[in-house]
Amino acid sequence: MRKILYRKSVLMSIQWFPGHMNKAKKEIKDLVSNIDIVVELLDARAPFSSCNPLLQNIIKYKKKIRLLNKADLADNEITKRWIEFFQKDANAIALTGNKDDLKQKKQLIQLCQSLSPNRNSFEKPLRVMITGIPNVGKSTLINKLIGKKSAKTGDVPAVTRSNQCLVLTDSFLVYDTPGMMWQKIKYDKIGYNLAICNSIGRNACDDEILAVYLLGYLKTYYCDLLLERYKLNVDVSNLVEGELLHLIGKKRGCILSGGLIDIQKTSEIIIQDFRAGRIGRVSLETPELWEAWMEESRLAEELLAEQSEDDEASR
Ligand SMILES: Nc1nc2c(ncn2[C@@H]2O[C@H](COP(=O)(O)OP(=O)(O)OP(=O)(O)O)[C@@H](O)[C@H]2O)c(=O)[nH]1
Ligand SMILES: [Mg+2]
Repeated sequence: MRKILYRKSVLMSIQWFPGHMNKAKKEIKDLVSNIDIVVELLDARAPFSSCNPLLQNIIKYKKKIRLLNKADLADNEITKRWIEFFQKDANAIALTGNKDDLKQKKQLIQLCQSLSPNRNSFEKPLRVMITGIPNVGKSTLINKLIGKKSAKTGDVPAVTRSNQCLVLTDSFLVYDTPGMMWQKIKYDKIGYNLAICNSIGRNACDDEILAVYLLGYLKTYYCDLLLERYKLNVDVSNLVEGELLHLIGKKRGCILSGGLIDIQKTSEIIIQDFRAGRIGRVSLETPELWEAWMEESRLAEELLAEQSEDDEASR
């Protein structure tokens, strides 16, 4: 048999809402009434997936800035398209950000000040809440704004566990908040994209399934980067993702005793390479792709509803 199938061929849905997320949600809700501006950090590699559907209900009519963070890891052209997409929302302003760009620090501070010009004194300081999914870079952004390492950071989801107020100046306060997820991830692709970007707890996902999903996406949209990174000189369009995973494992010397490929180790390498930007600047979604995926899932839901109506009628 020519085709090597990956062991776990069925893509499963990813859900992650551990107990402390409820606490995070409550803390953010309690804080909101004392806030002037909400900055929602999105992951520039997956901006749609990283928009928290709960947030709008919580913040209601507060002024909002969306910051597409980790833009240094995303495809520049696609990030520009996402910014245009988000600018259509009259209630929010969209910007890009990455941890090494100090120009953006000034831009963000000035934007916050211009949105709430009457809160600019010791008695009435400007209060800015930084929010977003786990591990998107909230605490790192705050450290950049403050100019020193005041908030704890780390490359795993859920490092910050409670709200923390940090003083930028006497008239400018910034609130760090814990990463917030929502109870049910409705579309499987959102779960995969968030997990690949490392915003979902490790126990909720399976590295092999993530690697297979990622390889399928890279093969379709970033084939050159994939070939270059893993020095593949074959026509990958004829390979299924499982074969590709084996090929990369072999190239990387991930071999178990008995000559079998170490699939777990290979999967980890691919995911880590993506997260660190070693594959190149990759965006996992575009506005157009999301429209197509939503349409697909709407059609699938319609089909399912029709089928269950037919089943009901034939009983
Ligand atoms: N490449 C890149 N890495 C970033 C950027 N911002 C943050 N990081 C890294 O992302 C990881 C998570 O950063 P944190 O600031 O701890 O993220 P957080 O949103 O506060 O995470 P939680 O508190 O767990 O919700 C760290 O390893 C940061 O160095 C960025 O703009 N670009
Ligand atoms: Mg944090």
